[in-house]
Amino acid sequence: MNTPRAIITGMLSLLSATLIDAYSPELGIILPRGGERGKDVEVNLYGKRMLEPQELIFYNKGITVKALTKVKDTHVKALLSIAADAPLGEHPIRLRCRGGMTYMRTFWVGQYPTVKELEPNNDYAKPQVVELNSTVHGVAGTEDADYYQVTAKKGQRVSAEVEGMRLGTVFFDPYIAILDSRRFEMATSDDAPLLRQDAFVSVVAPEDGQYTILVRESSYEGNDRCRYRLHIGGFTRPTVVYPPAAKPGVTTTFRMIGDPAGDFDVQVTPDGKNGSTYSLFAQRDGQSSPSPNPVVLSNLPFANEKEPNNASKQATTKAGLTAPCAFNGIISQKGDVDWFRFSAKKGQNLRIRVRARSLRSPLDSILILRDAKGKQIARNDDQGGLDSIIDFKPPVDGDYFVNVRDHLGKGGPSYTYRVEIDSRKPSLSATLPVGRRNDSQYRKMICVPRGNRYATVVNISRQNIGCECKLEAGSLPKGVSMRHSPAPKSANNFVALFEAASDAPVAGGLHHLTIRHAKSDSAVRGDLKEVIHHIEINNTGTFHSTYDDRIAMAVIEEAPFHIDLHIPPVPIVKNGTAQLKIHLRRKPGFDGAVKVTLPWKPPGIGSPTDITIPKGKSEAVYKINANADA
Ligand SMILES: [Ca+2]
Ligand SMILES: [Ca+2]
Ligand SMILES: [Ca+2]
Ligand SMILES: [Ca+2]
Repeated sequence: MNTPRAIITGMLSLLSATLIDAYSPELGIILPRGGERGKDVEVNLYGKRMLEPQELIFYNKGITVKALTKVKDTHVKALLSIAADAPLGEHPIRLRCRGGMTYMRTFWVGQYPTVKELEPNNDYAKPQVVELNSTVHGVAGTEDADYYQVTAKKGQRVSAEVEGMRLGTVFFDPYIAILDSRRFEMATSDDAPLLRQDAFVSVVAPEDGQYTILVRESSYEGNDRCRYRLHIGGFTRPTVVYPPAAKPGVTTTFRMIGDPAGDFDVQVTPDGKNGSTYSLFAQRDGQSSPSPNPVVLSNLPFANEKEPNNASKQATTKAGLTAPCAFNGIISQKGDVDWFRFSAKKGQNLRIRVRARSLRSPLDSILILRDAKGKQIARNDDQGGLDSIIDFKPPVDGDYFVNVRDHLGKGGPSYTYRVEIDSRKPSLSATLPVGRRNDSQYRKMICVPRGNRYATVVNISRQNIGCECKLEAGSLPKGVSMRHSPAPKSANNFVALFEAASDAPVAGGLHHLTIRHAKSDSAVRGDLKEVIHHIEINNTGTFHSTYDDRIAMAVIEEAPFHIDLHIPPVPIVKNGTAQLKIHLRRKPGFDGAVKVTLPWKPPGIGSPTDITIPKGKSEAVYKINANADA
């Protein structure tokens, strides 16, 4: 039950947070930004307060640590061993010290030997010469242009892909181009649906000779923090994959579309959970694309489009295809319209959703739903970002049509999409709240001091269900327990309290937590998800994000103090105030000032942002007030 007393206890258990922040280690950047598969690499971790580093916590498989050495509090060295089969691309990492854990930073794995940029390389005529099949670590400075030259044989693929924005350090929009020996631009790329602000180019060499790759900031407005990794090699770089979906565990033939040497088919058995996204790395001639193409894993029965399907009579369907079901298609040329037919039952609660841009297709979809006679029932453009969504309860049993086209009438071989006609099922998910503007990582990990506690607010998202909710931990660090009052049906958040025994080992890791229907016989549950936006710009948006359904948790060294709260003898009343007495028990030798804040308050409760317990003092009063609606 959320009695006022319990709520106040919950509020006050959040108090210790800001003080611990002052002791938390910070990791700014890992340099170099990446390494080569199958090789060892020494990296430098630069940050603050990195006292007694214990381990690197990796979110992906494939990298092990051979040595971790503190140079000074602001500099730790790590010798990393990258397995030959380590996944290419981003590897999120946190550094855990005895006193805390850092924010998530990333390290990137590639398939080629790495080469350092050597300035000056600003002249097309005086480029830095590199081997084909190498990864350059460079910087796009102010008004900088970086030219790299490779030698290729006639018929050989020459591709370049840059990791710039994706390195997640600073807003950096790279532009790349590939030029021939007469300085003719064979291909250029700024933004692309597949890589957003990052870019790639791929050509087939028309003759033996030199090819030059240019990298720069798209507006020449780089700076010394605009680092990039530029992969230059013979890799294939498909822009999209078709079909953009498969059933988990079912061997599927995919067409890789957009390679300059021509499309090709691959057979893959994608594994993963229903509803998740599989990363399909295109392989060709013994090389891999540096980054994957996304494939939806879905158990829905489906049909792939059969052209022509530009009118109701030609609509693609399959015998017995009844909602819930799905279709895959391509708006293959300008003006293409695709018709699909499915049957549905009266009263089904359906969501019809196009997935195109969210799967990195260039298509900006328009979705139209029609009845059996072809009469329009509903139309949507951008309900799901640039994708389309229509919620639909069929008025009668029977056949229905959906149409898909591009909103500007564009089209082409890479305009792939999927339409899902799925039941709107009850579902739950949870997140840790954003506690600070433009800082998605603030309080997104759970560090519990030995013999102390840590509280966090948990936000609940309920879809098609109203229910009391509970949080369950699949695992917790040794010696840590979790408790909370079930969140009532009317509450969209609650406070969960984590406590570490005084002898809990100082350790950490990634833990999966589940939000579930409080009734033990209900199967409705979902993940507590973490979203990290690496770059957040005021009024502009977020750039490059990492998603995970595990929460970083750790037991850390004892805090130098403990906070006790004297619970007021009477509950706070509407329009009333209460004085919360706070007592600080200091460890011997600690007499510093302590700032106390309330990062979360129940609705209708107000208070000062923070109060300070001065140096050497141990008592303070936190005044809170309740408004008439509390
Ligand atoms: Ca440069
Ligand atoms: Ca340069
Ligand atoms: Ca089509
Ligand atoms: Ca068509």
